Amino acid sequence: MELVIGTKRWSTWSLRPWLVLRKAGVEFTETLVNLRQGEATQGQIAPHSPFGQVPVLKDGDLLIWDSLAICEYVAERFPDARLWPEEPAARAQARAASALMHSGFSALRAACPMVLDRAPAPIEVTDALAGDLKRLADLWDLMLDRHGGPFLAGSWSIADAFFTPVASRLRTYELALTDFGGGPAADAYGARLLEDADFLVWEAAAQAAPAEA
Ligand SMILES: N[C@@H](CCC(=O)N[C@@H](CS)C(=O)NCC(=O)O)C(=O)O
Repeated sequence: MELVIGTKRWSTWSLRPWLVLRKAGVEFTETLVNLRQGEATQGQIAPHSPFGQVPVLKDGDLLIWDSLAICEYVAERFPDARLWPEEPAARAQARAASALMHSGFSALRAACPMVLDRAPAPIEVTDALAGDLKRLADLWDLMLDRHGGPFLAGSWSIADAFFTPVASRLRTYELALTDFGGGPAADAYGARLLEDADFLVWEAAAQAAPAEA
């Protein structure tokens, strides 16, 4: 398998399926595209996908061009990796949380881009951002409480891959969910995601890369 990804310091979408492939223990090659270079970026993506975005997974002649679809595919192809929880209620909520991240939290995404090599510094919290942070705190508290942690739906799942970039945003912009109605378990969960051994490998590569990669 080949995973085509974007610049590691910025590409939250690429980080998710990369983590999932690592957790599944799948052998894969990585092809890096330099983001934020306009036509040059598109020129690098074009040989891999007609849809102009990364991540893209290639498995033989099969092309999958969306991060959530890639994660679902890996879960189906490698069922022993248990990338979704076995228990139906936990699985349903893990999927719902992933879907919420995939299509929501737009204020958080816009105000707090992932920049893995940036020193932490606070930002101004607008009403829209505060609303997303409250939603995030509610979601994490609800799931950690119901499934008992240490991850969102019990043991590590695709949902945790989806929220690892969020945890990095909270750290970079010095945002504590306890300031937005969350319990201490929510902030502890975010910190836990950033201690993950695979995430640390990604982060080290992001920080070691030259500024344009
Ligand atoms: N919904 C897509 C979003 C992917 C996406 O937005 N990718 C961005 C990079 S993180 C991209 O490829 N941008 C192309 C460009 O900047 O030219 C997914 O989940 O895979």
